[in-house]
Amino acid sequence: FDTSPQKLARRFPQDFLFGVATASYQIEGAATADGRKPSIWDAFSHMPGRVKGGDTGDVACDHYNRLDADLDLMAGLGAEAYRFSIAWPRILPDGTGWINETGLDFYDRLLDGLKARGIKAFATLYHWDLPLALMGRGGWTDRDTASAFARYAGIVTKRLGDRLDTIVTFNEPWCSVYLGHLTGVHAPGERAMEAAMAAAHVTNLAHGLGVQAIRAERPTLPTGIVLNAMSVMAASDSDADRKAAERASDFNNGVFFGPLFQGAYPASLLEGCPDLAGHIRDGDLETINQPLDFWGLNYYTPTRVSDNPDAAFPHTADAPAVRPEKTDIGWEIEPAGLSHVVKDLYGRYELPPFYITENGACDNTGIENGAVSDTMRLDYIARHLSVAADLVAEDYPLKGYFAWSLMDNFEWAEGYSMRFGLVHVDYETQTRTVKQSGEWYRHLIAAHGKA
Ligand code: GBH
Repeated sequence: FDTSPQKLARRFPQDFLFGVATASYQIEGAATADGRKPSIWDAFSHMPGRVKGGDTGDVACDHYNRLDADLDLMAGLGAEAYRFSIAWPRILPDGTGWINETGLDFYDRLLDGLKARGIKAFATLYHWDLPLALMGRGGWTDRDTASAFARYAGIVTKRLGDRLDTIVTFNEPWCSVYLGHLTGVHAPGERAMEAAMAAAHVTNLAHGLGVQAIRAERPTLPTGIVLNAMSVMAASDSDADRKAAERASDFNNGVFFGPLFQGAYPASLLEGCPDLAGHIRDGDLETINQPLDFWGLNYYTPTRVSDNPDAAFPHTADAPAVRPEKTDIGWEIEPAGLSHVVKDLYGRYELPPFYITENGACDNTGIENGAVSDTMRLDYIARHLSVAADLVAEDYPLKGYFAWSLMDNFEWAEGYSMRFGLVHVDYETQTRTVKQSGEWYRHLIAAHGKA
């Protein structure tokens, strides 16, 4: 595969944005600084056995204390946009009630630093760090959390919105809903379909109320949501497997895309998960179905499924990978999965323009003689960008691409064992070293700027 950054750059229009992405709990550290109180991830990571190696986000990349140096790092890569998330427990340490101005000050400095360097600001309100205090009432399974989120969204938009280029309500509700409430591998670690269905609906409602709160403060601020839409592929052409793939789409994608973009949950989901219907009140679907300016797609790997009548809804089993290449976290490398999911979704729903808000690879190559030769990551990103360029050529309204991630960070249940950064982080010394992939990305952006 030809990874020439100059050739790739030429395939993107001038106004296409190349950025880098992070999330608050994964990089900030400073878990008790300046009035911040715990989130569900602080609690979860401190529970024995939940995160590999007992790792926590207490210090992470210490980004909170190294803001200026990290902004310089982004500028050094030539990043045109930075996608970051805001820690709700810094702004509203109790989830509701008093506003912590000192917490807002940090993001103030971040936004001023981005402006000074000419980098566009893409903010996400929720990347999984729910204030722990809200768990007292049931967290995402409790409707009041949706109103608390809307208030938080309004507060952030009012104070910081003048320097934001875009705002996003949720990052990957699939993860916070299903990994958090059905499989329990993410915070808060619940394992029940009933909890998952409550969390799905309350999260969707929170999105709708959040968008209303953002619009009320700043009607022209481009507003959206980021979804890790699954690229569902049937394991075979058999009728049973193809129907299984349809159910898997409804369960994993339709549960969000349906209410968000069509004002209705998929029929198969309502039937297969009878707990869901009980949470829907009159007017909820209208609230959820707000017009959006854009949406974000996070894509890493396809999901292959086969029929399994014995399993709970959607009655599927994970099918084996088809392609032999895997990243160091074990995910199959399949760039065609990116075009597959985009074409599938634009075929099913009426969608606004989109960004690829995350894409990248776990490549654990370490430092040797002061350099990191992460050729697998470089190749992965180049291949996926090539597919992105094909989508642009086919007139899909793709506006930009964000590499996950700017730097190695706290990879949730995997702790610090899995590295996704364009920049290497030594967690002992907090030294940052730009990897070969980072240098390559810098060349790509520079070439795009000159074209
Ligand atoms: C994103 O989650 C997150 O937004 C980000 O915080 C995180 O660091 C990053 O990606 C890397 O993980 O188990 O083989 O079936 C991505 C979450 C990744 C969840 C793919 C489902 C299926 C892979 N998704 N995963 S597999």
